[in-house]
Amino acid sequence: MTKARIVKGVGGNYVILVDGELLQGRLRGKLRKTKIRPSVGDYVELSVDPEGNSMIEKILPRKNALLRPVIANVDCAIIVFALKSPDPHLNLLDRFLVMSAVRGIDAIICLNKGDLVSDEETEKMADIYRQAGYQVLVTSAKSETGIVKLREVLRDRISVFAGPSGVGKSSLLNAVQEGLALRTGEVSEKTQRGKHTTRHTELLLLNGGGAVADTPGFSALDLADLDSHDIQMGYPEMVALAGACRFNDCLHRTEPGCAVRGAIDPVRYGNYLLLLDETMNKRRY
Ligand SMILES: Nc1nc2c(ncn2[C@@H]2O[C@H](COP(=O)(O)OP(=O)(O)OP(=O)(O)O)[C@@H](O)[C@H]2O)c(=O)[nH]1
Ligand SMILES: [Mg+2]
Ligand SMILES: [Zn+2]
Repeated sequence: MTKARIVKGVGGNYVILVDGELLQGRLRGKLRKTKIRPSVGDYVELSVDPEGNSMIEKILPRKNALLRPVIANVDCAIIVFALKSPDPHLNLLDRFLVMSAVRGIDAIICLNKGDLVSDEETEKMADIYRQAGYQVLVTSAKSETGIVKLREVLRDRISVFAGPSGVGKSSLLNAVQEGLALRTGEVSEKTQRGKHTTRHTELLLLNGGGAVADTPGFSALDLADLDSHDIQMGYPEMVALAGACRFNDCLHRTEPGCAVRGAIDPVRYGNYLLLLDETMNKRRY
């Protein structure tokens, strides 16, 4: 048995990294009946039969996992949004931040397509999230700004790129490392949406050390399984102020003596209320 890591999986065929070498493998029949599906990033035990076919025998315990995108055992999520084309959907960005925090994955925000908006607009957006306590990178895959910094952030750790279709995830990775030649697709003029060019998650090894997963974009993230405490984990700036609220179980909605309401960015606060409502409504039924 060899310890190995899944870097790609399509239709029951897996690409597995073993001692710096890539092998093709399949899943042992008995594992197909269990609930846990192997995902990219999983460490697995592998056997190789006399004909040289690799079989995944066992999925090793995960440090963490995301369902959107599907990935296991990452240190860091780079949450990529475009400053324009498609316009940033900030409710979705906050959802990613909540989910990363709940799953114990460091989140870094990457605002791409900086070439399409004024520096002033870019800084305004970046500031909101920096004030909230997040690291924010501003990039342009087109004019190659911010790429050196992005490379630095990716070095020596396992990261995943997550974000809507068309924001430039694959384009950025192509800029980060020559030779990756990931497919990219245009954004529809009419709908201002990406065309779901990346179809499968793939863990890419970086020359400087570390690995990063390129993933398919998506436009929704369900937080139905979370509770109000989970939602607050995506709002560190709120948690920092909550000690001064009159009630220690303050949800920062209409409670008297709330130190949070009115003190944080209004767009962030509005999204917090929406996400909170979603979890509370669900629990009433
Ligand atoms: N102006 C500008 N265009 C960019 C930039 N980055 C990417 N694009 C363009 O945006 C479009 C989408 O880029 P992709 O890299 O395919 O986006 P993606 O996030 O990988 O999309 P999916 O694979 O569908 O999830 C392409 O036409 C890119 O050329 C940028 O920084 N500036
Ligand atoms: Mg892509
Ligand atoms: Zn409060």
